[in-house]
Amino acid sequence: MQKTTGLTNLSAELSLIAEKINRGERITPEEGVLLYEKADTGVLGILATIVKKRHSGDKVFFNRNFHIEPTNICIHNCLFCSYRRRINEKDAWEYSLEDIAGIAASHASELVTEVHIVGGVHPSRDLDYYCRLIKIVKKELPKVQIKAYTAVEIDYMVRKAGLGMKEGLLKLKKAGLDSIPGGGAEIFDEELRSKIAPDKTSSEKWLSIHETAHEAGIPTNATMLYGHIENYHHRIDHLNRLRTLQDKTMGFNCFIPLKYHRSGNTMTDKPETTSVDDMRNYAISRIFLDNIPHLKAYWPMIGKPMAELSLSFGVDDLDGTIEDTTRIYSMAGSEEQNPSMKAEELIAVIHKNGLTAVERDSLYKTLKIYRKE
Ligand code: V47
Ligand code: SF4
Repeated sequence: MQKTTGLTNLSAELSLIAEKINRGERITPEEGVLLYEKADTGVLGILATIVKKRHSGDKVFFNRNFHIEPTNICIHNCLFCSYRRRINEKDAWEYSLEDIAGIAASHASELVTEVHIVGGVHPSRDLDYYCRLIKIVKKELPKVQIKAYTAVEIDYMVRKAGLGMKEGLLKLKKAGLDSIPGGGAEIFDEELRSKIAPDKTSSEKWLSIHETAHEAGIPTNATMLYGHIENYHHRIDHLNRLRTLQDKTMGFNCFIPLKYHRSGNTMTDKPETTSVDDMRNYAISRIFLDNIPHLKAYWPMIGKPMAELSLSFGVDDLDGTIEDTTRIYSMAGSEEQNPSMKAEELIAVIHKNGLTAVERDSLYKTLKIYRKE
């Protein structure tokens, strides 16, 4: 009988995982970790593309959006955050509702369909203020969908109002909230979370806020901050908690991996992840999260060339057109300091890769299909 070497055992194990993925079967957390540790990067790209095609064929989605960040004043102390300031500290900002109306109005002539509103957890803002903010934006831009407030901001405003979570979320929905972005998830492992985001909404609470939102008919996104002090087991644990909740509610629209940027904060001396790590992470996220329809690359974070490459690693959604005014990443040293990409440029990148560009609304309804001529 032929003696098997460690190497052939490994490749046999990886082949079995690849066959499972090819057949459309779910992989286990242990298999997910093995993919992170041992799988060939090219093979991961091929497998992630198989899964991506099952969800969205040759389509790549984008939407026309802009950001409003009402304030960077925040009560929390996340170690990875380069953006948070205290009241009266240098570089702190807080817009009045009039300022926000002005920002919204300045986008009235554009073809935007979504505004993404997130900021710090300001100690003197409350649920009524955040409802008024939504109403003011809706008044200026009645057709634009509002994706607003992370679970961390919502946790604070609803607790402060003394309401139950469902009640608070329904108030926001009534004011005009269409969906909830994926921020604040960071990394779910409790030990790590207590180190990097010591006083923030717990993982359990983050997941329960998203679950309640789904029950209230508000779709949400999910993120994972990676490339800091976590290991592959922590990443898979994070993905697994999302997959489990999605099995229950099917309320997540998309998953967005967020690469940790270290400039302006003191969390770790570790170098940032390589682009190869980033592509592997997209691919494994796509493969593991078999029940979340979309995988988004937020290009201001990784830069345009890597966002293009991510289309070969399972990504089917590119975020960011018009003027991307978020300062969360530019203040942390991200690739794009003044990110701006016209829809035409995005469409050209998608076509260049032999794919079909689909303009979507905030809830992934198709608005227009752009085929390559
Ligand atoms: O929760 C903060 C992250 C998130 C850093 O839902 C950092 O469509 C890297 O969630 N390095 C907020 N990341 C942004 C966010 C998001 C972005 C794009 C689209 C969507 C969506 C959501 O930004 C925070 C945190 O995880 N973040 N600091 C940093 N130094
Ligand atoms: Fe505040 Fe968000 Fe920064 Fe944490 S990441 S300190 S919650 S602004």
